[in-house]
Amino acid sequence: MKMPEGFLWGGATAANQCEGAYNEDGRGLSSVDVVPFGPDRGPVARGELKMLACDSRRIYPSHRAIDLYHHYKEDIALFAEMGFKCYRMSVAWTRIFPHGDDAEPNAAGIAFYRSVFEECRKYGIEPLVTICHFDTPIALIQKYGGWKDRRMVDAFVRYCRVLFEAYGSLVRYWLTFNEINMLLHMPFMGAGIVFEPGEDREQVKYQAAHHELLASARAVRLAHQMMPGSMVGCMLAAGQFYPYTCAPQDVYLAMERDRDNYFFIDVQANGEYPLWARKRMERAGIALQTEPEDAQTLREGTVDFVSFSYYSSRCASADPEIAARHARGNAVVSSVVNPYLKASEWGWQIDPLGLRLTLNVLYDRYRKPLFIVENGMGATDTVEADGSIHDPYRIDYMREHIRAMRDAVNLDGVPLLGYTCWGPIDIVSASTGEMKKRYGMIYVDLDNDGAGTMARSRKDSFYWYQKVIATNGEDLG
Ligand code: BGP
Repeated sequence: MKMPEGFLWGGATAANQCEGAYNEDGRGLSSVDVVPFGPDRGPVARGELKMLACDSRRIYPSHRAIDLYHHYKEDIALFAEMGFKCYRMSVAWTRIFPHGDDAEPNAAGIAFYRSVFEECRKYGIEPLVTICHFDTPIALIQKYGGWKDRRMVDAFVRYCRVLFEAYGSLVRYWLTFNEINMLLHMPFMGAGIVFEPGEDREQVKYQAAHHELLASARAVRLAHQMMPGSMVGCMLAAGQFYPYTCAPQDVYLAMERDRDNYFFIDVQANGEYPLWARKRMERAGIALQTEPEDAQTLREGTVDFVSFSYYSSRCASADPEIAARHARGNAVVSSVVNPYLKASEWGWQIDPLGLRLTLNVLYDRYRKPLFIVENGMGATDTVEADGSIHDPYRIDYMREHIRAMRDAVNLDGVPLLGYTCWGPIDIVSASTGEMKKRYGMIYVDLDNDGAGTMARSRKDSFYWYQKVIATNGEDLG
């Protein structure tokens, strides 16, 4: 069994986790640049601790990251050597507009991404561009309070217009917001939200979500107008919730927890808030401030495909005692430990069949082509004396997930555009800020404290993935 002709194999990164050069060539400060390494990372990412500037006593992983800004030619050449057909990456908003809404875009920022895309094209690699991957310009957080404010919509659309104008001839595939549902779990990362004392947090989050949904819909329309033939997708942090038992209460809760996440994609794919969402907001006392044209904006801006990240399935229990046993490391989206699954060193449970299930559920729900734009396992690697890196655990994880994906496509008929594994080159972890949590098939000599030569080298998984791509998914050996 293989994947269909033209299947987009590749890998995915995010600007703030790989580029570094956070203040070079006119780049402005972004939300992710002030999220520190260490115990305050979580509270800042969740918008519970206000930190809108850098503090010289702290480490900020995004500032240097793996310095892809200066290594992109070498890195893209390695992707090409693996046989990539597609490279998913994000544009840093503050490289284009340092303050988010400057009078003129930053020419150096525009030139940088043009050069990245041209480099991809040189090797026949199709860029897949995330317009916003966990970055909100700090200046707009100061000015508007981030996505709490409706004026963010215009600022975002203006940023999109510049991207589409500059790169329309080089980029066909776009994603509006990375893991848009993360706004509920990490509001500062997802939407630049810092909660003020006394604020109704649910109201704030759903109002911000409404603004992002409007921005996404307008971006889709604009893309179609400016770049006929372009494909614009939404992006979900996916992973089906399983009921912990077949007790109806558990089954019902699992559905509700899934709905927390599908809320966003239901709007982006179907063009309107589902009835259950309206009722839910009503019951929670959430009153969205909307304008009369919003319904039409959402209706006219539905996405062409649904993309998602998948690391694990999730599990829900209505029994408070069981629910208290959260899976370690899955703290971002809380989930009960599933006793049938093993876990990674970071406690992320491993469930390849859950990927096949998720693909089927998403296709049944949306009837649009799907795209797996993140999947992988963070692990500690050991460099042997001769420089080689043996990572059978990573190969095992990827093999089983690719097999499950192949089954979903070949046996179940799910239309799937591509698979870009997360972090094909080691990058900074989004949740913990560590370098030690590595997803790459390309090793980067850099540790948690920023020490290392930044040299790149090939792990065993590099050669394995090269063979998988060369045989279009047939040889998973
Ligand atoms: C997703 C994000 C990525 C990413 C990945 C792995 O939530 O879209 O940015 O990093 O998860 O997570 P982590 O880096 O925390 O291991």
